[in-house]
Amino acid sequence: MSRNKLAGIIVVCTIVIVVAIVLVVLKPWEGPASTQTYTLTTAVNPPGTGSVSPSGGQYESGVQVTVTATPASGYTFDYWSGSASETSPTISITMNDDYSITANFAAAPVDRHDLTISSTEGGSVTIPGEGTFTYDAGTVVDLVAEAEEGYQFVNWTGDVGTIDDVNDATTTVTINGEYTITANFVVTINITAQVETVDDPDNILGGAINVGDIITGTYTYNPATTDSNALPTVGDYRHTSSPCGITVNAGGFVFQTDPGNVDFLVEIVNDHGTTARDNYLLRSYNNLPLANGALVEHIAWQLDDPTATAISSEALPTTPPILTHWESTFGLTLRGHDPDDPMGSDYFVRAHVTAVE
Ligand SMILES: [Ca+2]
Ligand SMILES: [Ca+2]
Repeated sequence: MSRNKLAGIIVVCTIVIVVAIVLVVLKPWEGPASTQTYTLTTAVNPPGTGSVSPSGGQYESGVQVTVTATPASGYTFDYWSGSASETSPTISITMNDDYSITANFAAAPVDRHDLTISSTEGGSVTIPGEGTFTYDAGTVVDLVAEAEEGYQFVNWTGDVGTIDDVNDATTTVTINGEYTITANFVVTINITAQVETVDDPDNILGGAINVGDIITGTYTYNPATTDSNALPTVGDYRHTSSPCGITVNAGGFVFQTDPGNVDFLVEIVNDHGTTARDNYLLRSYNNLPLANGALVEHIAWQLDDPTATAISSEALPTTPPILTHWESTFGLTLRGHDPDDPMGSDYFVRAHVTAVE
């Protein structure tokens, strides 16, 4: 082989090798690089307990997808399963494969609330009892209050917005929050009296009430009322809401506390004054007019004991006064006037209570 022939072969081989390397590196037979896509599939477990957004789709390789699970009412998000295992409802997925994820939901825990029940003197709450009870939200709880003898149930007070009937001793309360409620009881005392004096110069009462007439009445007070008089010898028990007050039926007229504007004082005086005395006093300041329009300035009842032995405390009693322990000097009195004749005379009736129960 000549030197020239060998050189030619080397040149050709070198060209072939260079071309081969260029072809291997550049791959001119391949087109532009194609983009890989992946599929995201989602599911909800149990079905209907929530939703997933986005619900799925096709994504280019490397795309980050933010997926959020939202519970339906009454459920709470629990965890992801399948291609994800996070417990956060919002997750981020980088699409470098096909993924299938399931949002798992659970029943939301039911709120529970305390119901605290108490009662005033004179009765108790027998169902569910007194104290603090805990219920699931939405529970309808039966309530039953029972009065002791000599008392009557009045109403429920406190957080009473969901009590079916606040004026019924047997009712229900629907637990929608933390509630504190009280069953209220009052003392109701019936009285019978005989008229001693009728002073009515302007004939406002039209002769309906006469000396010797028997009249009847009822008064109601709350034995839990606090004493507003700092004196240790005087107990002032002021009532400002119905049904507290007094009603007297006399001569066809009804003298009664205005239930919409109650100002009814029960005053208990024990060993008061330089010469110690006891007193038992009722006074209603705001009263409804009579059927004939006449105004009623006051309805009052006072018992006196100059021996200071009738009572031994300023405390508000829960039982009627024992009439034989008292003198009726002032007695049961009714006073008012004609609203059309402000310069005219008052009418005035005095009676003495003969029986209480
Ligand atoms: Ca006092
Ligand atoms: Ca006394």
